[in-house]
Amino acid sequence: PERQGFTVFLTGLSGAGKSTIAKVLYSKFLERGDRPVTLLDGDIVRRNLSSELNFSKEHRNINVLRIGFVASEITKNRGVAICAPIAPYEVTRREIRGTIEAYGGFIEVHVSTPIDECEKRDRKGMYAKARAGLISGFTGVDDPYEEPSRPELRIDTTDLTPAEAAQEILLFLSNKGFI
Ligand code: GGZ
Repeated sequence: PERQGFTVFLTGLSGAGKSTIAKVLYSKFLERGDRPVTLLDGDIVRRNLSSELNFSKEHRNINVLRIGFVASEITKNRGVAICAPIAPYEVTRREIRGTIEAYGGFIEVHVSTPIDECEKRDRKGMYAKARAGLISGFTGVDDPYEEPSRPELRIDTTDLTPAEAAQEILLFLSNKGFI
């Protein structure tokens, strides 16, 4: 019987390492070459699928539900979807889980790197801008991030390379028979 599809859903703060881990995972799946894989990274989706949306609670939820819908279609067709939005709201993540689990696997990975570390990295200078009041409603600064209560995995990248983090996810997928 053909293997079921699944979605790896990385959630966490800006700068936690979601995109980098997602890209490593994506290239690992491409290397294997045994099934179609789609990367739905936060900024790619924002540019191509959600360009009219802002960062209000309502628009974040619309954005995340769109990602979830695309991932559910991919999962239904026995593909692999890798998603990496902040996805700050628990109810929204739970809704997506319900949709996707009807078709295949849903692996929620909380990239739990603490805000101090994310802010120390500040690759895009966004935290500095948020602290200076140049951006308002920035997740973790003056906008909420609800921590996942029961993610399949929690990965703090403070002392891990992206490759090591991706390896933890691959090990989980292998142990559960997804790959
Ligand atoms: C959080 C923001 C904001 C605000 C712009 N809050 O480090 P980045 O730049 O590349 O990742 C962040 C990205 C988050 O978009 P998502 O689509 O993943 O968010 S959500 O799931 O909540 O819809 C950041 C940038 O967009 N960004 N303004 N106010 N991140």
